[in-house]
Amino acid sequence: MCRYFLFISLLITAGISTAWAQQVPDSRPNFLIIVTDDMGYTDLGAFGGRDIPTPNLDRLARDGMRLTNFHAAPSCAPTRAMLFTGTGNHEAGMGSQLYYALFDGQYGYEGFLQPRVATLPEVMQANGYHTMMSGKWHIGDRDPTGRSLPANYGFDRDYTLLRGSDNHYGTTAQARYSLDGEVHRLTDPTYSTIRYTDKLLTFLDDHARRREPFFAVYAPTAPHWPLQTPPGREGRFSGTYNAGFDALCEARMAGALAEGILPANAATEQCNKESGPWQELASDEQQAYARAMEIHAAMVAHLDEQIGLILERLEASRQLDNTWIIYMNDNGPQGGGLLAAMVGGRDQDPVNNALDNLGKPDSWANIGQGWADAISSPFRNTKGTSFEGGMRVAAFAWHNNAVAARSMSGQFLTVMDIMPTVLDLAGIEPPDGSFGGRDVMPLRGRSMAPLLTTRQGRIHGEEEAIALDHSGNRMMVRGEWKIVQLPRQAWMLFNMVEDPSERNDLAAAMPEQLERMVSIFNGFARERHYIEVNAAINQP
Ligand SMILES: [Ca+2]
Repeated sequence: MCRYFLFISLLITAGISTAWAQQVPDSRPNFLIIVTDDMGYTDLGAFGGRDIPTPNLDRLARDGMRLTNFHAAPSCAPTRAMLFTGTGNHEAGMGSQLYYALFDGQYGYEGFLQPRVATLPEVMQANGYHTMMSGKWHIGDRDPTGRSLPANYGFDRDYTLLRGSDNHYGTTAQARYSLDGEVHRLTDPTYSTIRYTDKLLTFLDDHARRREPFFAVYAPTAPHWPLQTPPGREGRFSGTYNAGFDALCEARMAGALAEGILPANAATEQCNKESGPWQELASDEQQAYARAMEIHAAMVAHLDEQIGLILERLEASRQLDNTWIIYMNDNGPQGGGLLAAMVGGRDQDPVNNALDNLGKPDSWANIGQGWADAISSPFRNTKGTSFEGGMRVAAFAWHNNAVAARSMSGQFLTVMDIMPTVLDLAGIEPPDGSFGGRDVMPLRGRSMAPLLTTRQGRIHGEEEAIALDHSGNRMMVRGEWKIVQLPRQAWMLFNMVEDPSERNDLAAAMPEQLERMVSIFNGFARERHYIEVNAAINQP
């Protein structure tokens, strides 16, 4: 596995001649992992969007390898748990980010990262990397000891939002952040993406005086609700979405087809629809919806501009050419209501969701189901579900000369693959049964390095089953087959080669294939102590 930079790695890990090693720059690559929050599959230009300028991410995506069949978990916290541990969300302790009263304290549902897994930052740190993170953590807020801060999982520097969301202007009194290992109450009303960028730039500037390579995570919360306009971007997309979400859906799918990122047999003749038609909305509802999408677009465009600042800084410090950049979004876009009660007023802050106030710091809106459908098409459904629209996310890997440039892969890949990939590219052996003096579980992910560097190699085999559960939203992929279950519903069966949009449930037509898949899933679920929640959850 240690194909890269073995010599330097040996010097550092064996502690041989550390004085010499400190004087010689460590030539191993840097890593920048970018994780965005609740974006649509087609929001980026490189994934088909033509309505939001995203030139920085587009350039990296098009010059690197676009991973068009990459899967996160159905929602934020399990995805982050899998990203940072290279294994399943239950193994990591994040079996659910919902229904805590039902799950709390049970194995797999502890609500914060468990010592039975090793984390990517702690392995990188132990192998001589300088580690830093700025953005959303969301995998420690349930720890009663309050010790589940990024600094205790291997980050040398951190500035993070500890829970899943906050007012982007930081005005929610209850929100807790971490700053370099300490809980931090925010007093700075600067817009979230700018705060996260500024802190990462500070960490990078401080690192520039060091000789070891860096491992950095940038995980801004835009465009997760509440939809709030970045400063100076008011009116930026005014009128762009007046034709409605059905028209946007058609435009996005046409763009995605033109980019060549969609699988054969994707259902592009009609949109993924959970919402009603645009034309049936009243005029004032249409205005509110259009306004919400204008804000979403402004948040995404601003996010891309901020990423441009990070790239500029890496270029100025001459580190960009030796940096791997891996981008992924964390789950599908959020459907549901536009001005839903679940988001408005969750912290008893005063909320003004009048049309002319939407996007301001005291408004609290979501894009709603219609836009979420439009920007996840041609994949089925949206965030929270184990359909493709909830889990299949835009992703790419970039390196100035090591990656197979201007390439794409439609292989099934998962967020669990990122940890073994980074370790492989850094020449670090993955933990094998123990790490840091404790027993740890094996990684379930596999290194994508051969694919990224040579375009060769199948990462997950035909017989390999990749299963996941989050709060009763379950799925398993094996070869061309996928089974899907939503809470309190029957299993569905799809052939992902013939029907990647999951339109044709084959459960009734192919009972033996379904039974075979469910049997494998059930064995997997027993081993990992998945809790059967379908009958227990009383909520829709
Ligand atoms: Ca998310």
